[in-house]
Amino acid sequence: MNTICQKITFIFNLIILVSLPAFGISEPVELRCEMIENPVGIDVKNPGLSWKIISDKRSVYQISYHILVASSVEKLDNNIGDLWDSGDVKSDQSHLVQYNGAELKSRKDCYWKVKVITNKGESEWSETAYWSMGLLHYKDWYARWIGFDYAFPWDDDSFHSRLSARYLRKVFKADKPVKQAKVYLMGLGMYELYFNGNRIGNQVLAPAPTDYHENIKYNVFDVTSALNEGENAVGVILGNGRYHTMRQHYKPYKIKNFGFPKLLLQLEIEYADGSKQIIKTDNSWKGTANGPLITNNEYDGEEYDARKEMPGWNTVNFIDSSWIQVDYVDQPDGKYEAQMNPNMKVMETIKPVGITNLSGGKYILDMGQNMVGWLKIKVEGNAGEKVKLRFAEILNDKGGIATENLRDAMCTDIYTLKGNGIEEWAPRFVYHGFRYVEIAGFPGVPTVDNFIGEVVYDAIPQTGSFTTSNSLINKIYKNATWSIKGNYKGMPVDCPQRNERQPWLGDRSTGCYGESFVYDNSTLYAKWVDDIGYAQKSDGTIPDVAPAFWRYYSDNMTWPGTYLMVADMLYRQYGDTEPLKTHYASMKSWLDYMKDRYMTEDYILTKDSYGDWCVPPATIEEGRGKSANVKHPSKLISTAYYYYYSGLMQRFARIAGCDDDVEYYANLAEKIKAGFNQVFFREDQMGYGDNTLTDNLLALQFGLVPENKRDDVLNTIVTIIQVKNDGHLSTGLIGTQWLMRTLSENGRSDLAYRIATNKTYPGWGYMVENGATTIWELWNGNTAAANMNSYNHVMMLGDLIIWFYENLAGIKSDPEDPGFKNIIMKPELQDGLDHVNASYESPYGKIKSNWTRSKQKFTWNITVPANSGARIYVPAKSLNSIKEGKDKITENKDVKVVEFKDNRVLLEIGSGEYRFESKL
Ligand code: RAM
Repeated sequence: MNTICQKITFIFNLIILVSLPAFGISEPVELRCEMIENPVGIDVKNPGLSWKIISDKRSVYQISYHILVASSVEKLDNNIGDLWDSGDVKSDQSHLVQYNGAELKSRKDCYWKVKVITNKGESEWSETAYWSMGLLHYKDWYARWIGFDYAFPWDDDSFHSRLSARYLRKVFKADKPVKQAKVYLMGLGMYELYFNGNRIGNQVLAPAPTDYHENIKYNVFDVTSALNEGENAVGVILGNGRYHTMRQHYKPYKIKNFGFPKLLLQLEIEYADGSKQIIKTDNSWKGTANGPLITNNEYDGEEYDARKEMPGWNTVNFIDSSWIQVDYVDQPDGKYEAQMNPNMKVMETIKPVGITNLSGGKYILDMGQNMVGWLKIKVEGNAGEKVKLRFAEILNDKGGIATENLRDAMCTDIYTLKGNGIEEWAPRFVYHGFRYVEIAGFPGVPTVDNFIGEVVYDAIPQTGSFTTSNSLINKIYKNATWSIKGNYKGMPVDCPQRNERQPWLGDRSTGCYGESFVYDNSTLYAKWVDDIGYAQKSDGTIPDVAPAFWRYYSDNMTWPGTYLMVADMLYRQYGDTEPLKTHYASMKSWLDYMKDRYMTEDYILTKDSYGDWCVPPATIEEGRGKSANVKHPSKLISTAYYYYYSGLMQRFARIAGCDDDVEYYANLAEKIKAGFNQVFFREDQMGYGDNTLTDNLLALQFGLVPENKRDDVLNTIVTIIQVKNDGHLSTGLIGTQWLMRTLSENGRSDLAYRIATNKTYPGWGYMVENGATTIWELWNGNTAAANMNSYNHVMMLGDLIIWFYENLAGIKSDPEDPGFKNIIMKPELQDGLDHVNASYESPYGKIKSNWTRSKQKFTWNITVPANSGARIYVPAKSLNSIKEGKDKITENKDVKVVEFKDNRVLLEIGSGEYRFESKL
């Protein structure tokens, strides 16, 4: 960072003397507000504004920026920033610059643009970007909650809750030309919104789920073009989601239920003549629960009877005489908040790869991929014929679907035909995790062309790409991406198929960091940090599942501690300090809570719940038929994590401006370290605790091992892997989070590579060898008992994806200069790996690392985005053996040689494209 700053100051001085022509620097692009493109209806009063600079030049740094925010496009076009004119601000910050203008009130439209001066020239103004404010105060809502707070006679609201969807409508007049219309709504558990028969937005399963006792997300849409001058109809379908939860009258002490679906909607119209009108939910709306959507239950599936369709129900002329007046219903307890993470969408579609005929008129459809979403069907037949679709991840010995691992989740959709021509259908308010579908009752002979898999997950951009010369690694990576995206459901869930689908914290503590290379998960995880904060009790305890749809307050360090680790990830990967600042006090109160209750005088944290969850049974046979659902609580794990978090808290405290705490946590950490070594170190085995791989990994990685013993402990780790495990891992959810990086950081990336490329049990390659297209919950997923055996879980990814990007590709954010402002590029070459090609779309732009090696030669193409810089480590046998382009490295003006050490040359480079060649 220092060098960058020095460079900037130097160049800045130059620029004052010479005004630079504007060439080679694009106008700022990809403008984002709170990391979202043109968000409608936000509730952050001083949002963070970001942009990217594109240039074909090297070493481009921003010297200053100028932001204009205006209340109208016209003003902005005339360069009037009536809301904020930042003036020229000398700063290299181009990511999350905080809005600092006039106070932004509810409903405000904000148009903005930015231009920058760089060391290589000045840009033009960017294109206009936009954000608008939502309803910031409770008093802004004039609407009232409506719905039906009861089950209808055709509903069966027992354990397997079957509740029909509610259809709500209202006709209203907008009899003057409309200037702007925006709709603000909370449709719980899920909604679909229509104006005049047209669906608004392509979001599905919206809004993002929360603990509705704590907070509720509202969505906002600009519907100006959806309104007609004259009569209009607004229609909403409400599904159950997590609001009317999947299991009713069942373990109420554990499973939260919120009530019956309900709606709060406010349409605000501004006419061209300046007058305003508000259409709101009230008891003038009509509704029915007797529509075609008979039941929708996330675990059990959706049933739709097309014979009961009500054509035109969401248009003006529909005769709604059989509909009933809606009721005013109790408002949910939760606080209203704008949803700042994208809703889910149908993000991809896949064609089935095969269909086989079973006996009894049943067929098995194979999607070729374990996917999350639903099946869209195309069918032609007689009215009343029923197509029954049962979803599963695996097949049984007879070629039928195996559903034991779904437990009591029925995962069944039923479509009843209306019988006039080709009918197309997909469910609305449920999703399934499946590769296979059993089809029964299909009229005629179905072919693959009758079906399409619609893949549903949060509409967040894919940011990473990663391929290597090793096809097994490529397949593992691909499988990982399917599991990651499939389990993004407005919150990260553990699995998409069985009767669980809960946002378990422990599964993501390190996972979120690896996932961030593949998808821009910044807004999703910022929301999740809030979810976790809301789930905290006043005494400080944090649950294992948040939003706490299941009440699990079991008190341990590893699951709840995800609170800190996600905030840390958002800081490291996105340079976002808000989550850790906002939640700092709550994190501290949780740590205090755990310490006060469970820390002994010698600083051992005695309480744990899950231990190293799901360690692999010693052999694949040993785990055959056995349930993995066994806990092995470990004081070593909790104590090690308390120490680790004390380190994080020192950094957080500094950033949050709580300087006194820095020393407090440093002192506490010292004491824990002493206690930890006293109690857990065993000289006779040169290792810790039970001398498991995980016990020693945590000690070494967290810095708990005294300097003079580090080599010995590393040696113990290596011996466990090489001798005891024959080159395999033996870690569960906890140890796997640190495995690959610990080996790499301690000079044994060769061993990490071996583990990553094993095809035998246990390992990711073993899953692939056994037909996996996703990541399994269990290392022995093909032999374990079905009761806890998901084929689409991310927890065993550990730190593998981080290792792929940071250690194999060599793309890492410098923790000292986060959000990829400074990039550390240090690929680790492996025998047998000839090629790695990766890219990552960082907050500054695309980073690329593409290397090829032969026995003697290393070639590396790099891209560093403008306004960032990199420290790169080029493998080489000598300084003189490296060239960049045509130049010897020592004579190249664009690179700065820092040192040559351990067969690598460390260089500092600015942005741009580079091609290095070296002799090995
Ligand atoms: C399982 C979940 C989850 C895990 C917990 C402890 O049932 O699937 O992955 O975190 O248990």
